Amino acid sequence: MKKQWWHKKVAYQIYPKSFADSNGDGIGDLRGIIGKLDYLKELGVDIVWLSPIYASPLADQGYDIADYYRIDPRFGTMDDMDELLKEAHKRGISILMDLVVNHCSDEHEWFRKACQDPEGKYGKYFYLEHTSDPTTLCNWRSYFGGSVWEKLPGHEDYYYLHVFHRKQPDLNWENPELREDIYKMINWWLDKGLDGFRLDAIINIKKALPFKNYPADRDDGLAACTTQLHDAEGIGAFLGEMRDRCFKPHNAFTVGEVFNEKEEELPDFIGDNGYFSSMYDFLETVFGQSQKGWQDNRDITPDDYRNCVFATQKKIADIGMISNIIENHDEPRGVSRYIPEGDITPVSKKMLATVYFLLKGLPWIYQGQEIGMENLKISSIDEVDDISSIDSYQVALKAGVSEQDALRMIEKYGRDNARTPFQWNTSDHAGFTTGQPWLRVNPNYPEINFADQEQDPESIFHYYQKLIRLRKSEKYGDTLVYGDLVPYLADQHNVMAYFRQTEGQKLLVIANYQSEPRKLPLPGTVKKVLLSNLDSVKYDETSVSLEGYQVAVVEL
Ligand code: TEU
Ligand code: CA
Repeated sequence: MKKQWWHKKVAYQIYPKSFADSNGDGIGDLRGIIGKLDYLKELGVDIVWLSPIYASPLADQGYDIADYYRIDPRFGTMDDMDELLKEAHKRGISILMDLVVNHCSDEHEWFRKACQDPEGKYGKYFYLEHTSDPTTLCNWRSYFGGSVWEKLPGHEDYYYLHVFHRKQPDLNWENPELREDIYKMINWWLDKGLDGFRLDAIINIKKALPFKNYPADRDDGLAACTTQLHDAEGIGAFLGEMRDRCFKPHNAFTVGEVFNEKEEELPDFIGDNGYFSSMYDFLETVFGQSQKGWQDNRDITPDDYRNCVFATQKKIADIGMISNIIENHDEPRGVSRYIPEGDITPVSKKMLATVYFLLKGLPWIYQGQEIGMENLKISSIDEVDDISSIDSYQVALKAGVSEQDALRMIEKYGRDNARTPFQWNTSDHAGFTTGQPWLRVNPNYPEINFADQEQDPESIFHYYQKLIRLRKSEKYGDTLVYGDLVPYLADQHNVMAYFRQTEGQKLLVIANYQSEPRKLPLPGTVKKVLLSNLDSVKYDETSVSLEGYQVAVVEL
């Protein structure tokens, strides 16, 4: 693996709508982010990804873009964006935007023109099918439920494809003219000084063509959109072209949101001349998911979590630098997902932070994770904003799940969990806004908020700072960034342990992933304890005694 400027960095995801509101309209905005740059600096963050802030009807919270060249007025102005870039760069922070190019909004000019003239230039920017009989269309199910086909507005005999929401028509990447327009737009942003992109849902830009039916996987007669992806060959031509035309000439940093990749393609994706700088590991994220719907999902245990993480580490080895997360804006809070119910405490949260953060790869923190924000309780479906949760709720009810159980299911898997406003302090609405927040604040903010944690040297926030400092330290940085990862005691129930090692240095991260204390063997003499989530680590020549959810990072 060739060394890159970003390997030793720490990355952070901002969901702008819920981060900080500067003008009291209840919606987070760019000026809010500018006001928190010193906060990010204090935490130790170097790279920031902003979820979409482009002009958008916000049908899918900005993942439906109406104009790639404009900032949505709810988030601010282009001047604010320029100022954000300038102020971030002053502090040594790189800014990434979300590149959402599998689809745009049905309110984008291209789509409007396609509606006016389906056989004209812009009709070819989309996947349109000319038929008055919808039963001839293929049976793919969109990610947000229902058929991927929708009648083209103003026409009785045209349908357009949308693998996500019907307000997100898919762009036709097979069309070179569309690709040119996309590259022009990407280069426009990079020329402006943007440092790179996170590539949204990028695996979907290649479809299995010609369209055909797949065996139905639910009684709606449809087949999940992911099924056809197995037959979609040749995405590399698009991704390689985009790299060569846009990212490479600008030396831009890119991270792919890649699900369903084919294992043999990994070197093409994130190898030395990969399409992207990095991509996320989602093996543990998708663990337990069922084609049938959320009601049929299986919980993830500590052993499952460890096994997923180690499987990815083994698969990636030295091919490139994977990106490690425990949560993002599409997922429940990591502490609520990966720590067994009833055991979620500051100690276990720090344990989880340690075991994922010190893996080989680029560590990412999702806003609020650094103060241990948790999932949200809901009492009625009316409180839910997320379109994916609302669809999953309907699917569950149809499958015979009770309303109560369906709500519990959304509490577990819903995207709102991660989208509640950042909990800055104990004042009204957790200090996120002086107005009415667009999505309600998690009522636990009097207990979980940044202001309190800033005062408390033992807080989760300060623990994240320690992790960041350790990964960036002169003495251990090279090992933590480039050292091999070798699993340890991987067959032991509720243990997550691994070595990070280079020639001449051997570190051990060892966690007791359960509430009962236990004694575990040590493979060598401890030279130094580098970090733990409890005051002291008890060990002797041959073993270490760990309290419930205790983790220790030691040099051997
Ligand atoms: O998500 C892509 C994705 O693959 C989805 O399956 C996602 O996991 C699902 O929505 C969870 O319920 C990206 C964005 O991260 C997401 O916020 C967008 O809704 C989606 O693309 C469409 O742009
Ligand atoms: Ca605002």
